[in-house]
Amino acid sequence: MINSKICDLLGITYPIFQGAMAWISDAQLAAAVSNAGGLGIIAGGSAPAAYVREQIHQARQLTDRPLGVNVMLMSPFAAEVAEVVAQEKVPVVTTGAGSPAPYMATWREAGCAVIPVVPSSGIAKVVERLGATAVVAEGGESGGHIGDLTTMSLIPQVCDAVSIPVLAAGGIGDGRGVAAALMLGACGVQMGTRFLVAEECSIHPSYKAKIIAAKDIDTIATGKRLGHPVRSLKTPFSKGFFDREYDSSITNEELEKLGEGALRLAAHDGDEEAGCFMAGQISGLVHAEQSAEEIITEVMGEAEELLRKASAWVV
Ligand code: TUI
Repeated sequence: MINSKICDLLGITYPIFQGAMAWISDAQLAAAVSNAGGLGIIAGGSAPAAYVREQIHQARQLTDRPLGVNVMLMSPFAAEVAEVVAQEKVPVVTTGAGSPAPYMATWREAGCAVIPVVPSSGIAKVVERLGATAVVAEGGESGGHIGDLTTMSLIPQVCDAVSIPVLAAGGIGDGRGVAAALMLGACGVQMGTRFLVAEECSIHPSYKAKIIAAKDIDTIATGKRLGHPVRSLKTPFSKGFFDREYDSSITNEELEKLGEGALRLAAHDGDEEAGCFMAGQISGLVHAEQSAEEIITEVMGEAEELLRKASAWVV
């Protein structure tokens, strides 16, 4: 058993969060992860507040363990979703893609633990001052909206910058990644890509097949020149998007339009041509569909064994 302060703080068994993935992390996946002893997180994504409320109610039918909701701050519905999360007194709120400042007081008053996902030590310090309970520091190896830094350089710098607990995300898909993250100073991890192939994850089978077939070099970060950096699998869509982005005649608005709806087409329809299959660089480590419980017990078993043997390095 790994002894981590984040487990005591949140009442979870294992220091593993399931990353919120828009259009993907629903009540079924989140409840399965929480039932397996990790922290399951429902993704608000760009969904309306009523959908998020319904997902919270569904998840509560499926588990009585702690649960999280992610508020994607670029969503047009972010303010309404933030309100629902407070009304429902969700135990853990994570945030992504922006500053949680406008909602911090409401969430803290409602008794929610607030754990923003941050891409740098500067933003980690800001959210600590605002009253965050912990932070997830996410490196650019991860799928979806990404920052510039790698997990290897980001985690120790965030750990030095703040005194709240730090969880590591980006590039972690097995027990080696968990053990390494703990060595960098993190007290836990958040994994997204590995949970894409969970049996309880209801994405289109061709999305799962693409993740399982992917190699280390099969993701691409688009939106670095214009728009928002997003990592996804190399597909006709992402390669086309990349080419358009470097076409100097395109405007930000035109590029945004190109991306709209592409994630839904991947997750829901498995559309090989027009879908945006967000995925992290560890896709090449993911070899099989497993239950959320199998994923968590396997990853934690590997991490424990590695950490137990780690003292052999020192003579
Ligand atoms: O948010 C994520 N990952 C996401 S969000 C998302 S939905 C989306 N779809 C299309 C385009 C863009 C987004 C898919 N994946 N990860 C956490 C994350 N947060 N990455 C970067 C940030 C971040 C960026 C700026 C956090 C805070 C921040 O603050 C800036 C400020 O306001 O000071």
